[in-house]
Amino acid sequence: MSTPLSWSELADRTDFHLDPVNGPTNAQSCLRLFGQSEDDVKVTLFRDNHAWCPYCQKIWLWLEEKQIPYRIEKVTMFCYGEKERWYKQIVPSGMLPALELKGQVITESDDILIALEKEFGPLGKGMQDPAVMPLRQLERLLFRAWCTWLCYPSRPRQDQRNREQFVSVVKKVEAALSQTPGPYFLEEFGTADAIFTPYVERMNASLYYYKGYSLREENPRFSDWFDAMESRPTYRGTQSDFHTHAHDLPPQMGGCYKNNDPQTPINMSRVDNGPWSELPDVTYPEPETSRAEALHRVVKHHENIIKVNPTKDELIDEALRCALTHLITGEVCTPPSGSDLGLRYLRDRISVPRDMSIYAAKRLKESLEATAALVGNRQGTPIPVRHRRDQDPTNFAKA
Ligand SMILES: N[C@@H](CCC(=O)N[C@@H](CS)C(=O)NCC(=O)O)C(=O)O
Repeated sequence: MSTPLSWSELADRTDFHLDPVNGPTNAQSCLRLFGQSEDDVKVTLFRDNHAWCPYCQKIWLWLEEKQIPYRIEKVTMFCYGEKERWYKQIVPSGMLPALELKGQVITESDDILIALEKEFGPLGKGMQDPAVMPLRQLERLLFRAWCTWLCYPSRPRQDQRNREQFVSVVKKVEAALSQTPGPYFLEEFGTADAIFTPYVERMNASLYYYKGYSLREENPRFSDWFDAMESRPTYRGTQSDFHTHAHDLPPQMGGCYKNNDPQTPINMSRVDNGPWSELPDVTYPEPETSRAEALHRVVKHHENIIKVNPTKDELIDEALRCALTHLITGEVCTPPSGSDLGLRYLRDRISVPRDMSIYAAKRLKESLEATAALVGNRQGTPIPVRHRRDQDPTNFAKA
């Protein structure tokens, strides 16, 4: 096929719909009711626009698991753009997350969980339970070993020592996971799992990309734990992908440093250039709706997506419609020459789960890349490593 579908034809090809208020967990919602009434809302969660902040993910998961009705106020993180003034009036440091519970503002994610437990009861075993306390400490130990390995430049011998140190803590976590017959940290899913989730997800992605180490594949208990987490719709809604983490972590962590393991460049290329379907970032079966979801999300925001793209508007408009035509019909649609750069610019800026779910993003990347490859092999503008102002949410706010 040589002619791409028009925007209205593309819109007609997707009936993807998600109920943000009572449907499954997703990053777009601003109100969650779980079938209850708006009068039942006692909680507001202030979290980042990008659905990326790990401490926010912990609270988000907890609220979704407990099905507590809540409102969501989205705030910009420093590395993406300007912090909203109204938020600094509530939390002067600008730090996230924060929670308003019955008129009181609470910061620090652990304090937030403790306050939520007091009000609504614990999620499985609670924060101060004697079974959970040592697991919380273990999570911090793992976090520190990860930072030491990932966030400092090091020569090969030091890198090897840092890897051994990290792996030795992973073994402790594997031992903790094998204490119970099921896949979770304790007999039942609970607080301990929610606490490990954000950083273990980021470790899996970043070590794969920067260190050639696959946490999920090399450790059987972790592998079972990830699979069990992915069986939960709550986790699926908060789950990110390797590409988002690999490129959102550097400005947050003050740098991520690759090693010279022969596997590292192979993994980096897989994450950046595909094929994305083979990455160990997700194992649950792909939903039938992933293409329709990707199409729906791009059609909805296409004007802003085109506006921020460095390629001329008419050119990227047509090229993007070619990629979406490929996505939804499977037919090859050649884009205008010179559009490879713009298509790859977008390919590199799909943020999961902010923009769409993990499988929808894989499908979209696949079509953007296949379409770009028809006209050239130029890569898009490099992704900045000290900030992510290229993702400034004000550029995407609906007019
Ligand atoms: N100890 C805090 C840490 C929270 C934290 O570090 N938040 C980061 C985001 S992950 C933040 O808000 N940074 C300011 C910003 O990026 O705007 C907690 O557990 O809540």
